Amino acid sequence: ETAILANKFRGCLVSAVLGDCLGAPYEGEESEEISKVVLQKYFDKLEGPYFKSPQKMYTDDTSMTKTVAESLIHIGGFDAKDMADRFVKEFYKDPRRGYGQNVIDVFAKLRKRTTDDVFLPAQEQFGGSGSYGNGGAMRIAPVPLFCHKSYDNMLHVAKQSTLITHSNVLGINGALLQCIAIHQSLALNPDEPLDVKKFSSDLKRKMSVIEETETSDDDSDSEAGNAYVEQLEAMDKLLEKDLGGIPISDEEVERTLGTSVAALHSVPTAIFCFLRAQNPIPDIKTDNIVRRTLQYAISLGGDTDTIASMAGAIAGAFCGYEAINENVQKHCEGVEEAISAADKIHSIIEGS
Ligand code: 8NA
Ligand code: MG
Ligand code: MG
Ligand code: MG
Repeated sequence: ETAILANKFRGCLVSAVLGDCLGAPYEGEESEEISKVVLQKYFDKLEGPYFKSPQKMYTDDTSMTKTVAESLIHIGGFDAKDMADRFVKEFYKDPRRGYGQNVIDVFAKLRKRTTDDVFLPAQEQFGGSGSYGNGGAMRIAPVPLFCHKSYDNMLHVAKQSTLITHSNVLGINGALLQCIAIHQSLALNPDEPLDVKKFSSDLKRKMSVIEETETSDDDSDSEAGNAYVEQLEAMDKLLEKDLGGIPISDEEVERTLGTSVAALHSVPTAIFCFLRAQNPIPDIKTDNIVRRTLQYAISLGGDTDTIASMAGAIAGAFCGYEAINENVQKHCEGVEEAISAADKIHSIIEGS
């Protein structure tokens, strides 16, 4: 039982790194520009007999995920100031990782700050509306691992850790959705076929609770409404089509769910990639669900590193580390650190 969980923790964090490293070269490209044949060859080559080549570098997604894990491990729990300080330190140590501009501004303010309120700089962004980018969601993976025994505490830590850089309700709820999706995957047996409809209806039920709470205790802007539940409903329609044998074009996914840096237009997309990848996808030749998830996520274009990283985290939490091709791991920077962080988190929570 505990060995299975340890394996899933590694699977989650390692697949998140693979999605970031493998997706980064395609970030910002349109899906039409990404040839499915070339992408198939890219993965085949990386999975094939090991060959020496420069490592694919990780980006901000992995830098920040690593930092979230380090803070939770170091403190043995969540501490906003420790996490904020570590984000800032990591950014100034290694700034050229493709961070979003808004986040860079937040780090500059955090570094110069004169108060202990580490949430203030994020709240001031975008004229006070805060960032709705996917930066909270892209780094959330260590939270559902660390807090997997307590759902309520998990949501609390997910929200607080996101608020350090993203205070817009869409940025926060995107991180919560990604967190819940990983949490659900951790609880499932990968030897049994995944119940796609149940996975989605569970997500929708939990998100509707979150979105109802958000709207009632925040009278100033209730415009967020049930944006994520609506996205999940749109996702269901696409998945139903797929299960009914009706082809789904990349253009349709892009138009319905989106592939942008906005959390609302990338987190549901990542979940969709994972769920669709439970079954074969045209032009993707592999039996491996983690690879199919990553390859499909990248093929959709847009914010490829982040969507593949988020989709990968969910897929890896479901399938476990043993499902991940060893050769691919050697081509990606940051895999050893992800394994070590997963093992440390596992030993902390099993020891308690
Ligand atoms: P962020 O907080 O800077 O948000 C990303 C972008 O979303 C911002 O730069 C704005 O353009 C826009 N945005 C967010 N909130 C608002 C708002 N309230 N009003 C108007 N515009 C808004 O950064 P983040 O950490 O959320 O972003 C993560 C993404 O940035 C990841 O994809 C990551 O890989 C990185 N990144 C993405 C690209 C890309 O073009 N796909 C390029 C470089 C870096
Ligand atoms: Mg294409
Ligand atoms: Mg990135
Ligand atoms: Mg990105």
